[in-house]
This record gives sequence, structure tokens and C-alpha cells, in this order.
Amino acid sequence: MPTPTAALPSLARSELAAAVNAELAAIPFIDVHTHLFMPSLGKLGLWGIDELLTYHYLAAELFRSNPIAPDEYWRLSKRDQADLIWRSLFVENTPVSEATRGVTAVLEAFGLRADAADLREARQFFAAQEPVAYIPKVFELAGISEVVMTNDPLDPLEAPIWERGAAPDSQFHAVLRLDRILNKWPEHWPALASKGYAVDAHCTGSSTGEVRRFLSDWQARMRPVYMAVSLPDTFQFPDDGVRSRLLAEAVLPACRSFNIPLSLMIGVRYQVNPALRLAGDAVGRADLSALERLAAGYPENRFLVSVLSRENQHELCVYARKFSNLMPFGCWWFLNNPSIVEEITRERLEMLGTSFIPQHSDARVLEQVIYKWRNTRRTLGPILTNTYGLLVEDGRAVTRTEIRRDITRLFRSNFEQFRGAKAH
Ligand code: HDL
Ligand code: ZN
Repeated sequence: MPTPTAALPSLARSELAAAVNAELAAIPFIDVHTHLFMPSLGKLGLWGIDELLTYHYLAAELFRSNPIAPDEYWRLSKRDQADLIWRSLFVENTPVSEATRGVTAVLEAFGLRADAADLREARQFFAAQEPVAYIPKVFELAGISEVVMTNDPLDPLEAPIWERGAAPDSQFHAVLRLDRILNKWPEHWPALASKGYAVDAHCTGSSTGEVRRFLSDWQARMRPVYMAVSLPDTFQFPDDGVRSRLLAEAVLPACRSFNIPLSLMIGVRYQVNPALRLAGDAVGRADLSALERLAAGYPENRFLVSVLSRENQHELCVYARKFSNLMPFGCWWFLNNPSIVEEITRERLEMLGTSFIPQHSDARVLEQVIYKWRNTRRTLGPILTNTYGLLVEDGRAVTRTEIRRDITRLFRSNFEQFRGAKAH
């Protein structure tokens, strides 16, 4: 963190861009939603060129530029998948999409050729990296100080590591992810029952109380900074289903007692093309009146909210103006493209000032934070410069100190305050 300095003189309009870009570059951001894993979670953590190239965003793009059938692709080794994606999307075609250009930006950040005919040089470089020393280097290149993970207490690979005791890491914050419980109760209640929680198929009797006990056990184990769930475009609240009951009787009371927010990521149309596996999800416009009823009905709860449909963004801003227990965050997934990030960020600044969290990376592979945060800074620079320029034009001078304060609020302190008491 740059050392605070006394208020600096007001900036001329012509000085704004340099000041904004310098402060964006100098302030380390908090990445409030990723799928990265702290080193003590072992092989769950993905990094290196083969993982970068087989990212599900690029697999989806491969099938548009190469005749291979998905089933045949999935039968290839990861190395062969990466070679095929490199050849199809980076050699035989120009890597102009957001996800392909991102890989070239990572290679460039490490001084590697982004126009190589094959992956020999890249594989040699990444194979020589030692994760514990490498992670700080990647975070420094990305301009982030810490990331928030996605941790699934019912994941058969991840849960046992936590149950054995995973060493915490101050740069990786845990999150209690609830999709299996809230969205797929019929499939997953037996896993809870097998661990001694008295739950049943229809979530009756002691079930919601026992889910609350489960959440309490995992809060003690993980010390999560928030709980999270991805929700379909059809999400309704309340309804007469199990999810509403679990939210009302277990999850929301647990968040209140732990003083942590609930993150709602709304608008997924799951597996519209199952053959693409993780790349098979799409987007749908959600009915955000469900969010209105949650924010109004549970004023003691705090909700981090990201919506997947571009068409839901403006109404999310309106709801955030009505309910201060809503915190819009990020330009999620299919929205994390400069053309849409610009539209979303400008309407948020226009309607919310600096009281929102502009971005998260959603990184699944460690080095992705390098390009995702480079892109955010590159997109945010002109937007903030224009915003301050309008203010100067309308008669209010702006200082470097104020720009530093605002960017710190957007990318650090909004989250730090909204997450509540520091994890013990
Ligand atoms: O549910 C989520 O957290 C989403 O971000 C999904 O993981 C999605 O597949 C993704 O990676 N989006 O970027
Ligand atoms: Zn995600």
C-alpha cells in the first residue's frame, strides 16, 4: 500500500489521466471472487500453460474453430488438448478474443513469445516455477494483495483436506460455497446425513437446524469471509421449495450470527450444452424481485450480488440505491469483456458513486489474475478519468489524494467493510 501523503493540489483536467492510471497501478486490489486455492489445498490449485490453455472459456471457443467433437476432445490428454487449442486459436487463427488475448498477455508478462508455433518454451518456463515462491510474483504482476477462494464443503476432493486441517494463508480467504446444498438438495442431503447431520430427503423436521449446525462446523473450520451460491435465472424467493427454507432458516441466520455476507450470483442457465461440460452453461435474465424481497425482508443480512445477464445490471443498480445491505460486485463471466465492463461500470458510478465493487477475476488458473486485472485497470482508467473530468467541468476540483481514496474504496475498503469483522 502506498504511504498516505498530505492532500495534494487540485489537478488540471489534463493531469487526470496520468493521476488515475498511476493510482490504479499503485494500489493493490482485493480479488473478491476466484476459484484459486491456497497452497495447503494442494493439487486443487491450477497453474501453468496447459491449465491456462484448457480453461473452459477456451474449450468453448475451440469448438467454433476446429471440427473436433467435444467427446473426442475430452478423451485427449490435457497436454494434447492444450496443443490443439494453441494451434487452432493462437496459430491458425489470431487470438483476438478476451480469453485468448489473456493467455498472450500472461506469456508477455513473463517475457515469453506469444507467437510461438508450439508450447515448448512456455512449458519449459512454467515447469521451472516453484509454487510457493511463484505465487507472490504472480500476485505482484497482477497488482493484487489477496484473493477470495471458492471452497465447497461437500466436494469429495476438497472437504477431506479441510477436515484434516488445511494451513490457512493470509493471501487466500476462504468462502463457504453452498450450491450443492441450496441447488441440489436431493443429490447431496445423503452426504450430510453420512456425516451425522440428521437431515432427510424433503428437508423436514430437524433438517434446517442440522444444516445450520453443518454451517457452524464449517465456519469454525474455514473461517470464511462470506458464504456464496450461484443461482439460476429462474431463482425465486420465497417459494415453497427447499432452497427458500434453507435460506430463511439456516443460511441467513448463520450469516447473521457469523457477521458475514451472503454472496448471490444470479442468472445462470446451467448446462444448456452438457457435451461442453464446465463450458456448457449459459445466461438468462433473472427476476430480481427475489433480491428485493431478500434485501427488504432480511435487513440485518448483507448481500454481495453479481448478476450474469447484461439486462439485469441496471435494475441491480436501482436496487442497490434502495437497499444499502446490497453490494453489487464484478462484471461476472460472460460480462467480463471491456465493451460490457465499460457500460456496467459507468452506470454504477453514475448511480452509486464509489459504493460498489467494480470487478473480480473469477480466475480458475493462477496466472489468469495477471491478464484479468491488467484488463480491468486498462478499462477502468478512461472511465474514471472521464468521470473526474466531468466533475472538474462542473466546477469541483479533484486531488490525487481523493483519487487514491476513491480507488482504494472501490477495490479494497468496500469489501473489507462489507465483509464485517475480520476473520479471527
Ligand atoms: O459459479 C461460479 O462461481 C462461476 O464463476 C462459474 O465457476 C463459471 O464456470 C466461471 O468460471 N465463470 O467465470
Ligand atoms: Zn466463479
